[in-house]
Amino acid sequence: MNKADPKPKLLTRRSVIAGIGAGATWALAPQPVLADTRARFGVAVHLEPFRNEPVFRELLIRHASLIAPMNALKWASLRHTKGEFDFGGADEIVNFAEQNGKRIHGHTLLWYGYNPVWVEQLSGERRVERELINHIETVVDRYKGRIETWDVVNEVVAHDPLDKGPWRKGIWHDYLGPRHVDIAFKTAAQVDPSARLFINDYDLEDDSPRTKARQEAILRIVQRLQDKNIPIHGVGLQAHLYAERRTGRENLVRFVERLKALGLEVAVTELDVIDWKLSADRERRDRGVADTANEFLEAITSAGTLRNITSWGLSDKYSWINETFPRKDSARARPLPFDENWQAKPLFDVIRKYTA
Ligand code: 9MR
Repeated sequence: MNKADPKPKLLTRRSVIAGIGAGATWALAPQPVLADTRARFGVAVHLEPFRNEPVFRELLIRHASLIAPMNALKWASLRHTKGEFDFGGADEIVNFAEQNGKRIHGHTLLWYGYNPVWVEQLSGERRVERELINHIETVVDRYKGRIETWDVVNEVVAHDPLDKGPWRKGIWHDYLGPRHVDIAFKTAAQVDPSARLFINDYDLEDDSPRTKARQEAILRIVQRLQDKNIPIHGVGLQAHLYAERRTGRENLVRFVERLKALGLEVAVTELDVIDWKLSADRERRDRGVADTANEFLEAITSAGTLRNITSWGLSDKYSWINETFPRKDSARARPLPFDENWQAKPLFDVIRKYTA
């Protein structure tokens, strides 16, 4: 894998930030940076369009340098029954990525959501722990040395830590407590010591008290793992951005700097923009979506290098936003870099400014 790495070419910080309105300090003092220190453009791949839309595969080949199976590595996709692993869908995407020289991001080894019924019915601390370890060992081992980065745990922080405490409730937390995170990272690291292990979560971008509490919860989990000498290499910011919310620039920069100070990498893992409150006019809406992403990406890259910027799908024809955040005028949501006819939108230009 990784055959498609772009040749490192010399860029200046001035050219990297050209046109993105970043801080004047950088613009005044250009320093050489290597192109491969810029983020890679990743795309989360949903099996249905992947199988049925040749144009999707062509665009992936042309533009993506990283591919993340959107659902195919989740428990409900792999574990229809307790005794089996069905790697069919995941293999389709992983093989395609390898054949086309793309890096691969694994999503996800532990989540409170999208578990098969038999998992939700498990009981007993020992049994739950055994199932979790068995799952992670088997999945990480199958893709050992091939999946470069893993969302080891997804959304383990409570939606509102100010209200419910820092931890997300769910089968893993209910039986194992905070230890569920330790077990997941430890197991993944043991099976594939070369994999880069991430914690992934949403609503980390603005500066509301709830978001700040979520950021603190992430930092505490990172420190907890580091105190126990359990490897963790990065934090994934999902970045399901709301066009009507502003990025909390200063707060976001400080959060990223604190993560970097702990030795962690940062990636954007599920980028899309929720446009339900934007005007009906398509051009203005697309501009608003692009501006929202630009504001966020400018802030986060000003705090240091991003490993990946992964878009949660490619075309507006296929996006969870359409159902989950429906517009009052019933128009289709336009959250992604390509429109429903697979034509690039302003959001794609924004992503390209920040990716190699
Ligand atoms: O976009 C995903 C959708 O197709 C699935 O039905 C759903 C349940 O598995 O998950 C969606 O992706 C979620 C991701 O895995 C975690 N962060 C939030 C995403 C949107 O719900």
